[in-house]
Amino acid sequence: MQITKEEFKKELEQKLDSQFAVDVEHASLGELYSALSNVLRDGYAPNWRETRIKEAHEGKKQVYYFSIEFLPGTLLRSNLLNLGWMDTVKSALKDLGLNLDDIAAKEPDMALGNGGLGRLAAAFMDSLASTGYVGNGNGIRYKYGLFKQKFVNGYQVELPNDWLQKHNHWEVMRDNKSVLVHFGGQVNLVQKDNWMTPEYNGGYSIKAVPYDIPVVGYHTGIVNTMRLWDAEIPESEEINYPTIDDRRKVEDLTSILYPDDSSYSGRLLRLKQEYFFVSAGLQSILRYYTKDLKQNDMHNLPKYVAVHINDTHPAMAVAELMRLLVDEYHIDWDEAWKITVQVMSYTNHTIMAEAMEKWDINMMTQLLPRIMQIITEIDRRYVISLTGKVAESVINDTRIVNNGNVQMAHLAIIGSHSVNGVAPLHTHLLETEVLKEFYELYPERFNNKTNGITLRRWLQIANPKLSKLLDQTVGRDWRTDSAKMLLLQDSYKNAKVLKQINEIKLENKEKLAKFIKKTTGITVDPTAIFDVQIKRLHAYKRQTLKLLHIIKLYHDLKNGIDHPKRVVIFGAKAAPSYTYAKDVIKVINEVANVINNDASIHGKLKVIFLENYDVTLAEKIIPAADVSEQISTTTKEASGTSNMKLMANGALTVATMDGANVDIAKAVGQDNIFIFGLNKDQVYDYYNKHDYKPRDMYNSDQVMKETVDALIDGSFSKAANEGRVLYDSFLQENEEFLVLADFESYLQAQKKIEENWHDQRSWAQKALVNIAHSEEFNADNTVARYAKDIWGLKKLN
Ligand code: GPK
Repeated sequence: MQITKEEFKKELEQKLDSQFAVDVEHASLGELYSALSNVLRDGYAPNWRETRIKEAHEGKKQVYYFSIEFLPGTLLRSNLLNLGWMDTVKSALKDLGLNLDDIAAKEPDMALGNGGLGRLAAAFMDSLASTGYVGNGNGIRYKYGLFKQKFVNGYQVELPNDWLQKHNHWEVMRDNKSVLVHFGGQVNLVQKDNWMTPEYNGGYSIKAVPYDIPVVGYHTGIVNTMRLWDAEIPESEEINYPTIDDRRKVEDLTSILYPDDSSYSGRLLRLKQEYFFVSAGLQSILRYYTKDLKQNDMHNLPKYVAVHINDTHPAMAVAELMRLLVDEYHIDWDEAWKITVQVMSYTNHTIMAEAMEKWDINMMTQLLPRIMQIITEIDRRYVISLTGKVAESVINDTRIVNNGNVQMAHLAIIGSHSVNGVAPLHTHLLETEVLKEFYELYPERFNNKTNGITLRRWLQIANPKLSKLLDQTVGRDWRTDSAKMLLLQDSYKNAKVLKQINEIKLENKEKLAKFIKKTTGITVDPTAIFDVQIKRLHAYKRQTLKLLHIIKLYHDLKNGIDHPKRVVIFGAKAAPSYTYAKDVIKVINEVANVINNDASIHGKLKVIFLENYDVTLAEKIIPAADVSEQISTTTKEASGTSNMKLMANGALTVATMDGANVDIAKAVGQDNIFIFGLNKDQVYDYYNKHDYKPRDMYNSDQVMKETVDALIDGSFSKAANEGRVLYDSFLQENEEFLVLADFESYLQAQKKIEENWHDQRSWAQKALVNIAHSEEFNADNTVARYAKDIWGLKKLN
């Protein structure tokens, strides 16, 4: 539905009046945000309704993306953009003396995820709707999103992120679509009507209430649904929860994202969450299949339904679908298994061993007795099917139940017809190292699907100026057909375009500089190199290597060795129980303090650690970046996606040949990226031979020694203890992340960056090539590959 400026103004006035009894002139920004989002809701509501009718009518196969994390960020501007209202509304607001960005800033960031995995899930939602597919999200409506990060004395402090406090304007609660999820008790199997039927003894049910969030497609008229589940006490059982405390225990189930898993009670809560949203999601899928689509043959389920298991957290979907098919629909085990495997598919997002989820059998038996029985049976049949055919060791390594644990990745792989990694190198490592035995058992299941990003958000919303330049150079079509972005390369020698690229970057940097001033009080020079590392804080991502580079630059400047002006910008949250990562934050903050306050270096180097990195902050930083730091230990970063967003905004990448950096390097060519560090074979050589001796490197390299010593020699005395922790970690024999092994090569890459910076025309050319080739990482294309190869979807008519 389109809208004219005048219609929009009238609608906005009406909403302000009916909701708040104010006029435009007297409305607060919060009131304006609320009214504006309500006008928008009226705009897409008919499409949402029609999409549902069409879905049921056409009966096309749908994918349900099960993910314990979704990170959509804010939705006002992306809904405006996708609905085709952006320009009209911006200009109408301007007429009224208002600014869209100020109003949009009132929307809380929907941070229902930690990092890349959650953001990818949100990107896929947007792309499905924007390319014409029916796709549904299935997740949890956490009352508190990912913690709000503050720095106190340089330390990370976590505060609750009460994002629902001011009401979520997009969600619709659908009480009539609630389902019950059962926990605990005992289960006996009894023969009934020729069927082994479970009889439940004790336990309790929790009511899962869906909150639907619309996913507006870009100019497609399609509005899909992201369904997030909340926990309530069933009306019939209220009597069992007489006190407020009792009630709170139930509601706690959906109150926080990723409860701390370092304690037993925290882990139990997490397991509960996983089963809760998996069971609720599958029950609602089967209800839709039977009631709305009026299908009664479960054998046809795979023709209508694909369930995607995003990382292992929803892996219980395999067992839960088996339970529903066998217990509730009386399908033979073997038949049910075939259906399940055809319906399920799984994405692995990391090779890090500690991320491979496992659950204690006793815990699972107590909380989910029937699910544990079913998993045991799946495992038993798996073992039988392979006995005598493959080595016993293979069976032991790959079975689901072993050493007292349920291996969730094994359940996901054995129960899915497709297993994918998220970049070619990552998939290769899964096939040859991490999941080698599975790959040998099921080679046909393995495939790669390189990650992608929502270019609409990272260009059209976050960087309108660059988007306009693209309009002027390649035509507006790139907005729907990103391959057109490649045409930007025709302007490779166009002095005007190159100048504009630099001017736009400078304007974006000026804006970020103002934000930095406002939030930190620190003045930064917008003409300096803006050198950006934004991602979760993790040892493998090596914020530590960047830190060493900063110290090296500082020493040089103090010793009269000149460097181009540089502002290093970090954004990163550390998991609350991850002390090493928190130590890194403290050290960076104290190093920053010393450097930023040292007048002797004349402001040539500034270090800014911005608090509370989230999607909203990313939208401010990314358009202003000159250099994109992608410096993980090779083999450790499955893909990375901030690398793609930064390149799309014309930042040049300094990178190890890890994850999707490999693909970015291939896309832009060696001249337009700064590659350094050990390659995957060298990394595995160190691992296999156990002969990484960082202390020898340190002792024989004066520069390295001076740099690392600064962590313990009193230079940064306010982080003495944490500095010592980092120092010790770097020098530990066989240190896993090989920080010092890449130090020298990283310095070389940075030197090259400085040399290139002096030639601003050639820098702009490199930026141009990066912008043009970022189209290769359009999530629309990624989703198209999932739709075709894994889910078997057809577009809506
Ligand atoms: C991987 F295993 C995990 C995890 O628990 N959380 C998470 O965000 C990331 N990821 C990878 O680290 C990235 O390399 C990758 O791009 C992203 O998932 C999406 O696939």
